[in-house]
Amino acid sequence: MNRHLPIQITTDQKQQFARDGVVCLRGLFDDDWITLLTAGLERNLADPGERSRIWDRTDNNRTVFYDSDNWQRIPQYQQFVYESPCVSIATALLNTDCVNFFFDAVFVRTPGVTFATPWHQDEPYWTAKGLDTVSIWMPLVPVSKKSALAFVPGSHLWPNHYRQRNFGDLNPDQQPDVDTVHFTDEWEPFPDIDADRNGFGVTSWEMSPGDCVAFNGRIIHGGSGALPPERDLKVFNTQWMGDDVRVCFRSYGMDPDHTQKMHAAGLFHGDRLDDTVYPRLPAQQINPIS
Ligand SMILES: O=C(O)CCC(=O)C(=O)O
Repeated sequence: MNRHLPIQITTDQKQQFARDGVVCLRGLFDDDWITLLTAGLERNLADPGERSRIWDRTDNNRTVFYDSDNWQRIPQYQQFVYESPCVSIATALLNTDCVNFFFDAVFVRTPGVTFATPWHQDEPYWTAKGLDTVSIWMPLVPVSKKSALAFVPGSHLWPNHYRQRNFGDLNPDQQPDVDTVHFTDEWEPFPDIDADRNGFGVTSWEMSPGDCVAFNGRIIHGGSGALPPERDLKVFNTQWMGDDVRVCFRSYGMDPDHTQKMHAAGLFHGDRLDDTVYPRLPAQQINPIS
């Protein structure tokens, strides 16, 4: 299992992340990590967490399964958080020495799912606020460009405050107590990205297990559907927080809502994420041969 980056993050990649808010990084996780996370995901599917739910279910029982924040109870996820090259990726892209791990998320589509994740930005939903964030989205199976998560490059720097979708509505099984957000009319209407995908520069990549896209929590992203009948999609995603990130309790709701978890840890609005529930991890030394 490679704990260190097999190759360094280049200056070009760092500049691309800062400018576009997203960069595709190839071959940074070896097969052992993919095997470990796949085993963790099997365990997760067999024993879903409190935040889990089905986002979409069709008549022929094609489903999109979502879950989040299971790293403390699924040992494979926990090992990945502490030991994988993710910390090195996040610290390199954020140009810092340490990052806090925020939470994990999984997105599992059965073969042939066409449901596309609605366009959105992540950070306005979070119980945290800041620009210095990296999410690392890793497919555990091959995914074509058309079926992979897509991005609007540069949108993480736009000053607009858009009214976002309530993901709590994605709940065909009517599961109770799901997190909801209700952006008020003070927020601007969300741009119609699909009406002008070329104009917005929509970008995605064909990816293999071991590749990841690293993206800023404020970038507009969505898609990740359109699977052919024989292909499924299993994705593991981790969120990493840098220097300017502070706890933020939002009046319109949060998803995933960490209010209880933060209060239990003694965290208040404006605090830095602390180390007890959001491990603060230092950049590993780059050692390309270990
Ligand atoms: O993979 C997906 O369908 C959604 C991913 C996503 O929106 C995210 O990781 O923030």
